Order: sequence, then structure tokens, then C-alpha cells
Amino acid sequence: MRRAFTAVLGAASLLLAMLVAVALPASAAPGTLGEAAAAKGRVFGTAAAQGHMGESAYATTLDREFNQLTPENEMKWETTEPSRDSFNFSAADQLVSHAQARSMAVRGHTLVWHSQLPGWVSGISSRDDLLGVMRNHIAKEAGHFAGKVDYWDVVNEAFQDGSGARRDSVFQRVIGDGYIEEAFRAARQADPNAKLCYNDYNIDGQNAKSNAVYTMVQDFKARGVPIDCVGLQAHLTLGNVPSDMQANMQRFAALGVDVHITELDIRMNTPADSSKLATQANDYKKVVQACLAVPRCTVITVWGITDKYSWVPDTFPGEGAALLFDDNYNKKPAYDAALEALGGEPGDPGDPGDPGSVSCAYTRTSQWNNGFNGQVTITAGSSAISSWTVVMTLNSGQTISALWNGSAGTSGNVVTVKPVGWNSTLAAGTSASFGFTASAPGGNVSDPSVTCGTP
Ligand code: 9MR
Repeated sequence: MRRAFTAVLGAASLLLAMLVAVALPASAAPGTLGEAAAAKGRVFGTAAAQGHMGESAYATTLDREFNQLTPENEMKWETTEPSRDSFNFSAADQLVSHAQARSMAVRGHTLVWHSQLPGWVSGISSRDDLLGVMRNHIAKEAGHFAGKVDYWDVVNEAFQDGSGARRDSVFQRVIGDGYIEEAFRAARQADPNAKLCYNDYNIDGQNAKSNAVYTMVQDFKARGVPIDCVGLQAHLTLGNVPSDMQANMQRFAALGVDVHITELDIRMNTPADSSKLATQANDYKKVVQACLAVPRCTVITVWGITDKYSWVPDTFPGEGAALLFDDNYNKKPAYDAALEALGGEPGDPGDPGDPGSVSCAYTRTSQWNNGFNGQVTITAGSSAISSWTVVMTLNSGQTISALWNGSAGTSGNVVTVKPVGWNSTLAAGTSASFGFTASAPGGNVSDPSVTCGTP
């Protein structure tokens, strides 16, 4: 099943909005995430697990859509060096050769992390011993994959939420603050060509934790400690893309490092419904747009191919549906939104089972001191549609005071509009419209962002 979600940003000025019917390009555009990202000079990757590669839909979706692969667990310490100086790279090797055979980039994940660490490492109490063990682990693992790994998550999750203090781990306790730079130096030595990243979660926006990482990267750059990139994991929750994500990426970029979105997923309370999926689509769009706005944001990687195998429900019972493909490998609205934000063209109207694509255009029809009227026109693509959904994200302080020819549900500043019945079914190429009045205290009449899709 394919769905077409289209996005139209509100026109900048009333005049423009009234004169220009905003329409979507109908021409051939990149049809997969990897192709569309490549056309923007970016890489679009996913985590993948060797254990699922035998499932044909899993491997087919990976190969079709993504041009970077992160082994989800196969390169972690407990797997690669389960006992001292005894290494096993077999599962990771298989994933790496799969990627190489298809010209996908590889992200190594991860050399030094407090979690998925074998007991023999956690038990070390001598500083010299642990430093030697850490350097050996990095030399052997990064050395084994040298020339095959494009980016390494050298150190993972070394800071605490809230305070931004260093996380308590055996490395922190036994070696001290200097363990991170020692790890980066060892990684550079083992693989001089890989880009070396620091990777963490909850550093997507500006907060105490991302400030601490910022200060560390600034210090590393000033002292010549080798670091090339910062990974923002971006394990996000529905409707909560940090509003300063772009500014945060920009400030890291300004230090002279690349920024990668390394583990993107956007979870919701399950079961999913069309309204939540539409909000999620808008969230993915925001993340992709923020990355594209920062030239040094060069990689976007989602943390898994399908909702079926996502880590989320295991860790957060009652939550899930966080990825771009559902349990049956169907593209979700978030897929179309991400693809479209990358400049790609979702949907393929020729596909059997295609429920039909839809596009929408927004016009501000009038305005006054503290409000405005808007109209959204929904147009079916080359096949008929039986229903449509429009999601409008209002600007700060704005509320809908009236809405006609549509049925609206509101959640915060997100308004989901469905047909009223008679304007639900649209023949190919035909349109329906609804209108609304927004109150805009303070005279902020800036236009909402509008996305639409089927159903
Ligand atoms: O997705 C991974 C899951 O299969 C593992 O059980 C889990 C173990 O901690 O790690 C998951 O991946 C994590 C990643 O390596 C680091 N950032 C957080 C990810 C989600 O927990």
C-alpha cells in the first residue's frame, strides 16, 4: 500500500498567497530515501540486525531505501570481545559485506559504551589495566574494519541527562575524564580515514547535556584531540521535535564538526491511528528539514527498518510505531513526509493497490488585526480517493475559532481535519476545500504548515 503525503508551507505574504496556487511538482523525482538524500548530498541510513537479514522483506526494504547501514548490536563490546583479547567479528562482517556489495556507507557502533559491556571489563579496577584494555579493544576492532567503516561512534552516551555531568561508568570511575579523548586518539590511530563521532541521546536540542557535549567538542578542537562529528541520536516522542534542533546542530557545526542524526525514531502510544501518524509525519519532516538547513548535517539514520523489530516496545511498554515502515513493511505517512522533505516524490500511482495520492494547497483569504481566514484545497492525484486527512500545525498562540466543510480535531497546536462526508470521495484530479477562521492574538497571522494524505 502506498500513501502520498504532501506538504505545502504557507505562503509568506497575503498577496503571494492569494495570487499563487501552491502546487506540488509532478515530475519524476527520486523515489527512495537513499536516492533523495544523495541528491541533497546527504546519506540516509538505518540500523539493521544480522538476525533479521534472512527475512526477505527486511533485506529488500533495506537495499531499496537506505544507503548507510549501522549494525544495531553486532559491533558492541559484548559481541566483539566477549572475553579478554578474544575477538569475534562474524555477525558484523556479514552486515559490512552486505553493505559494501551495495555501496552503502557503514557506521560503526560503538567502540566504548557503558552498556552491552562484558563483565570482565566492568570488573577491572586498575587504571593502567583498563586504559590498556580499552586501547587494545579499539585498535583491534577499528583496525579490523579499517577501510570499511565510514563513521565510528567512538564513545557513546558518556554524559548524564539533566546535569550534563559525566555518566558513572567503569571508564569514568577508573580512568577518569580523560578516557574519552584517549578513545578518540586510539580510534584515529587504528583507522585514520574513518570519521570519528561522539554519540548521545537527549542532545538533539539545547540543554545542559548538549551544552556539556558542546564544551567537550570545543575543548577537543582547541587541543587537537581528533573528533570529526557529533551524533544526535534523536530518540524522540510524538509531537516533541525540539524547536531548537536546527540551532543546536548549527552550533556544533560552527565548531568545525559534522553533525549526524544517528538513531532517529519518533515513538507514540500504541495503537497508532491516522491522527498520530499524521503528527509523526510532520515530526519526521521537521527533523529532515532541520538537517537540510545545516550544511554540515550530512547523515540521517533511523534506528531500524520496521516497527516490527524496533527496540521501543521492549523498553517502553505501550509505546512504539516509531519508524518509517509498519509491521508489514508498508510505508507510513512519516515515510512519505521524510521522502518529500528530501525532495523525493512519494507514491507511485501506477502501483496495484495504490489508495491514490493527494496534494493540498493553502491560501490565506483574508486577515485583520487579530485573526485571519484560510482555505485548504485538497486535490486527488491520478486515481480516485475515498477519503483524505489534512494536518495543520498552527503557529504559537493561534487557535481555530471556526471551521467549515471539514471536521476538525485539535491536539495542542496541531489540527487534524477530515471530510464531512459529502466531500470525502474525490475522482482523479478533482478537488474539495474547507475553510477556517483562526484567531491570532498579537497579530501573528503567519501561516500554518499544512500536510495532507490519504485516508
Ligand atoms: O536497538 C538496540 C537494542 O536491540 C538493544 O537491545 C539495546 C541494548 O541496550 O540497544 C539498542 O540500541 C541502542 C543504541 O545502541 C544506543 N542508543 C540507544 C539505542 C536504543 O536503546
